[in-house]
Amino acid sequence: MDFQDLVDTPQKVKTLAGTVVFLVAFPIYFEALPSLIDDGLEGGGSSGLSGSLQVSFEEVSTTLTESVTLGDGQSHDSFFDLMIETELSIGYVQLQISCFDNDEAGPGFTDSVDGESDLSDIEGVDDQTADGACTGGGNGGFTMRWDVTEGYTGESYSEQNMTEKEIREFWNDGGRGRGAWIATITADIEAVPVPIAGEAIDDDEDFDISWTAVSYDLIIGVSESSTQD
Ligand SMILES: [Ca+2]
Ligand SMILES: [Ca+2]
Repeated sequence: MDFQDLVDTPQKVKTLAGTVVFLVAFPIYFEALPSLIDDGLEGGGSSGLSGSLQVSFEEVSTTLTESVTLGDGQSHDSFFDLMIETELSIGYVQLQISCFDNDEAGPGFTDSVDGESDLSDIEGVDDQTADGACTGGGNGGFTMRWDVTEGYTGESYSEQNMTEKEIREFWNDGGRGRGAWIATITADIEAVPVPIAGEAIDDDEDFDISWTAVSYDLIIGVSESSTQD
């Protein structure tokens, strides 16, 4: 087939012309594409917003709760498998153990609980130990907290000196905190040594276990006050 065969009807001429346009235009389009994307990203400058910026945190909570009844010296392992979307950062993880020993009529002989974490699966956080008495008033037990993003509070603030890019680099969990958070609690039951006739002897305690992970999406906007300048 020579060139004459390709152009011997008007239809073939159109097809050939279309093919040539396509072959020429296609590489030009793809050569231009990266610079078109770069231009789009650089619309607000390569560092994003700057000036007086308002920084806030849109929070998402992930929780796990369970309850367990333990006798004296008995232990329970609690597992919190934390999977968070990669777009979000983890602010902090908290473990709260609640208990209220009301098994004795009078004061004293209050049960207590010990806890220790096993975070060998989690990078960048240290294990903790804690203990607490099962006193009344809703304060019985203990709380452990780990800041996965250093210094995380979740409070909004305005920033004058950092660009949007710098702020996003500052508030970041660095991919840490995903995996199995494990803690073991052990009960210490205190019973009245000489039980009062007709009253049951205290031999256990109920524990409420509550894991909470607070993750966030960073919201950065231009401060309203800066538009008045
Ligand atoms: Ca007790
Ligand atoms: Ca008890």
